[in-house]
Amino acid sequence: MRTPARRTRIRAAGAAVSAALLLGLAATPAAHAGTADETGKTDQARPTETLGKLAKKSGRYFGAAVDNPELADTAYADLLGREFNATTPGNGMKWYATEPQRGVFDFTAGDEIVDFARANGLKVRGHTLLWHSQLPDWLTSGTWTADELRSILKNHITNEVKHYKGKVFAWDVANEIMNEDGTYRENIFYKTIGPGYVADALRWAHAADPKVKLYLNDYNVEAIGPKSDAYYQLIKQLRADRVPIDGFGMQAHLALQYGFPDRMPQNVRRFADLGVDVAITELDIRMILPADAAKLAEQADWYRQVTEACLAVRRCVGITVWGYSDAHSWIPAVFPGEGAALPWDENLHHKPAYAAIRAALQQAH
Ligand code: 9MR
Repeated sequence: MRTPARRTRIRAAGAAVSAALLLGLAATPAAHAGTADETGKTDQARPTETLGKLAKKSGRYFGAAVDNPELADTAYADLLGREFNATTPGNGMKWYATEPQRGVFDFTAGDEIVDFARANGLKVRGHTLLWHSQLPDWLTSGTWTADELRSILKNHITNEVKHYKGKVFAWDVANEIMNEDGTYRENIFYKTIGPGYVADALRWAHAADPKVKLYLNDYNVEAIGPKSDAYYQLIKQLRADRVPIDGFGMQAHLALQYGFPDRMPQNVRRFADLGVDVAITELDIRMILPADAAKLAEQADWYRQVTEACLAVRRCVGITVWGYSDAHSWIPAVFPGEGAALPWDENLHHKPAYAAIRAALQQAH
């Protein structure tokens, strides 16, 4: 499924130190905890507070997504289990994995991640019940009436949500359902059932687990613009119609070359003001390779800004990075020539972004 990524090595130690100095981070106590790269060693053995513990102090989580094969990378899995207090399966709970044949459910992959999370004290975000991508062939190749597809969707949601009842605290019920211009994406559900499928999906998920938090989730919604406006209006309407909707997930797959999302702090706040939670669900900040000290410093500053945008709003409940090390990132395979998107480098050494996140979390309380 994942093509071998073309990876450009980053001279992490030198770059990390100079970028941290550029940012003035080395002068703060937070930076001391995160500058072990100076010695070429990680500071993971030191009794320092993890991102998860720091986030928890302000009642939030700091998580990292994980794909099942990555659990076999023991150094990676160990650090995931120690540093974070939440995780999201990168692929294991998607429709192709969980209902590979119609009505035949397989929760092996998702269960593996839930078991890992429980063993390490991490909460789990469920991702995702409904998406236009990574659907099983039987579903995409079939011809369905609206009633048939409604019944397929209801069955899928009901089975999966019941299976993970009490094991995930939130679900991305519907993922990436809007176009950039704020119109509905013409996925199989929209085309066959019409826009009402979103409210139906939320109601079915709620019926299967009345306690789990139900989210809509998308990318390019961190800025105020047509796409986030569409979600703002939809969530407002869903709430007016008493449809169970608890949260809005901003994926935050950002890229330095496109600029920081316009008015992100105000955008986070306006969704919270609608009466729903907000979460940063898939954060990564890619750059055009090769990475250098200036780009890593800018990336660190963006990680700080995103963290602060969440911390500034009581209802922004947590941040999840989409993987935590450049060793396991979806970016290079999908955006050739881009990468270095995460706070740890390929050798599990901290990048300047790590110290920037720590500093932001420490200032929150
Ligand atoms: O991280 C996931 C990667 O392993 C898959 O190959 C990819 C398939 O599209 O999906 C990735 O995760 C996506 C997430 O489910 C939804 N938002 C975008 C993420 C990156 O593509």
